[in-house]
Amino acid sequence: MIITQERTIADKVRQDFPILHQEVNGKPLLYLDNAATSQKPIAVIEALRRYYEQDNSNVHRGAHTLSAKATDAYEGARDKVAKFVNAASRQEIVFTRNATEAINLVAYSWGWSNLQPTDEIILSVMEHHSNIVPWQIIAQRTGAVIKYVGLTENEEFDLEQFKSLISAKTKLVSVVHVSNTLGCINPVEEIIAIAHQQGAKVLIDACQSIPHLPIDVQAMDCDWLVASGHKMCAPTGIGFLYGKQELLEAMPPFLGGGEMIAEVFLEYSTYGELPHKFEAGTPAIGEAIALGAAVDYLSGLGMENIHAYEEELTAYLFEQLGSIPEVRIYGPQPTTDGKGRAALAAFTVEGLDSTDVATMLDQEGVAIRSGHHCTGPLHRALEITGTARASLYFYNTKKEIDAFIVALKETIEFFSSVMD
Ligand code: 7TS
Repeated sequence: MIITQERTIADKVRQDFPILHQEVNGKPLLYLDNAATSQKPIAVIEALRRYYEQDNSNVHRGAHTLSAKATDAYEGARDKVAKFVNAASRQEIVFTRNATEAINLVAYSWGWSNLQPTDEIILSVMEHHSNIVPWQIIAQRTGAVIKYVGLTENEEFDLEQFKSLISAKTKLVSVVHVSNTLGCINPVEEIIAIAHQQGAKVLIDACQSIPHLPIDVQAMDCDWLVASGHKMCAPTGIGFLYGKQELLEAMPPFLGGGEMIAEVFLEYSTYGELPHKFEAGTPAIGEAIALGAAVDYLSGLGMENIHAYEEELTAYLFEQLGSIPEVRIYGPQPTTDGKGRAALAAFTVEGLDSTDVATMLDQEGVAIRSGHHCTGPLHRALEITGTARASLYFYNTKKEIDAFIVALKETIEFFSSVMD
């Protein structure tokens, strides 16, 4: 009897990603830095190319055919993103450069005009710098006070501490859905429900969840949600803000200029309808269209299927990495079938600097990130200066995890031989 092994998602899609089929330092590239940015499938690269070859023109202004085509494609991409996150309306999707810009938009627009001295903002210690620094700037300008939720013993979001911090003074809760360092999946539905009981608004940083899990903003009931296209198979330079319509309508503009106005007089201006009120200047048209193509690509594979396959990879990564005695992984353990956390592992190797580990692995063609991953306060809370991080996506395979583990063991052996 011939037993044919079932093909995984990775087996089916690897030919869609040209960049993966190359050698780095004489070794097959093993790309495990997907939390920093994902690779792009041909469908996305082609969408960008097709736009520049056939339709390139400015949007929302020309009476000519190319401008109409570019506008249709750009606005079509907004429809795709709205459907992907199940927004109630296309007007709730604002294109930004990235998640960082989307958080700054909310901070400068809503935060600056709504927060007052002694109002409280709740963040967590595991936030990316982009979900800390904008709030620090706005807190300095408004007199609002920032409070931080710490970690449980399992290195997860401390929900009990959150419950003790939140009060009628809390005006905003801004938290990450999936941590780029701990890999934990935070209980955002519960956090949002608790915050709403106190009348606080909630922003969810979905940078590390939206590429990997199905997201439904209406079921989640978040007030805002932000993401970066480049981590979900789209180009750099495009991201988006989801916001509930009535909130976005009540918010003043962030940036002023063309595209966002209704009429401009010398003394004053009136602003455009949503979402244009928040899209000043010529947008990243080709990149937005390519984000639409990325959303089509991910939807074609099915976010449930991507998530299920990544759970399998998570279980395998933890089993393999956990078998190296010198390695300490941060964040919660997954279940044996890989549930409960994201397919990434930030780790330290006893006695070794994380950047030395990453540099040695690069010699073997293995791309991982090292350092603080823009979560400096989290690393300080964990009392470490940096971690090495392997982060996976649906095109990675168990074979690649095997090759990574071999290279990591060789690296550890090399350093222990030179230090002896
Ligand atoms: N929030 C989270 C949770 C992130 O992981 C990142 C990027 C950002 C926000 C900011 O995204 P940007 O596209 O606006 O820059 N995280 C990482 C990382 O983990 N390694 O490189 C970038």
